[in-house]
Amino acid sequence: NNEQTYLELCKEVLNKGSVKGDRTGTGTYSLFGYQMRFDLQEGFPLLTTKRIPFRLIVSELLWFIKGDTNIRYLLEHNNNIWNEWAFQSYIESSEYEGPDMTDFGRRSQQDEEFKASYDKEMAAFKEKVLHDDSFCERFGDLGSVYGKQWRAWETTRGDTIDQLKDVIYNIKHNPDSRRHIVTAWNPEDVPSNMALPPCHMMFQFYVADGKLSCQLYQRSADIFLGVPFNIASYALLTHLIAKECGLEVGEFVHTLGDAHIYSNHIEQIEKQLSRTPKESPELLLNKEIESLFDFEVGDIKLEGYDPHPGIKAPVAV
Ligand code: UFP
Repeated sequence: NNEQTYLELCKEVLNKGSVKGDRTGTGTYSLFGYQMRFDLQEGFPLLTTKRIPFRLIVSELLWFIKGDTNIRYLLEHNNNIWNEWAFQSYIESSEYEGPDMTDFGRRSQQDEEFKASYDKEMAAFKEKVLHDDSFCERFGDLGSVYGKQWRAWETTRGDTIDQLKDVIYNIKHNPDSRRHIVTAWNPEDVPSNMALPPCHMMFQFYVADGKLSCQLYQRSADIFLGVPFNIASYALLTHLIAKECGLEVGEFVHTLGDAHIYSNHIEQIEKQLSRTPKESPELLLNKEIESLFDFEVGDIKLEGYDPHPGIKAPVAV
């Protein structure tokens, strides 16, 4: 079972991880350098030991694939995972006139009254991004995030590189190449232009025996909250590109740099480890769509996803 490799990672970090401080001040158990392999022929690797909201993975990935960096598309799909990053630059701007929102992530976890005020400001912010075009242009855009680097990497010549299109062209025309790489890590944009330097920063494709495999290098991995999303997202990307290139899916190889469990996720992980994995779901793609650039959220479905209940945990901010 594909899920076992993830559960092994959790155990390994719990048993052997070093106690390590981190940017957020939460504290982690951490290992450096770890690799998981998922055989995509054995079903879709969405965890079953807790429910993962697949629809969020789908809309975020399609947003990256479109090269979109504005959260409006995500909001239109009821996906709120990137809101805080856009909100942060809004409250730092001269246009923001509401109550002080400094350090809103941490404060809203600790202070009920502040949280109510934050929720109200965030709701108003979302409304404006959705319905006010000029506001959306100014404050909905996250700048140099994944979509930008994948589809429109800016060169010193003043033009842009569409890494995703190029890699697909090369998989089709020169499958044996050892240069099928897409990178989101742009040193020129880190850290000044970026709120969050890319976590999943570089991936490579590989074709053998009519199958497409993908390996991701993820520099920093929140094992409980982030990694289950990252696995599913890249497994889906591999399926979409394989379909476009007329290949079967092979493996997703997930290589982690700083692989950590936050100290306030331990109980949750232990609960998850006490559960028995169920059968992996199957991915159903709309057969009529060939190019991955044409997929919409309704074209991507799962069959047979019957996970254990979700497990809540605080996000480190
Ligand atoms: N993180 C992930 N996966 C992601 C993502 C973030 O695990 O896709 F965007 C986690 C890793 C880390 C934090 O815990 O978010 C980023 O913090 P830092 O930049 O300090 O590594």
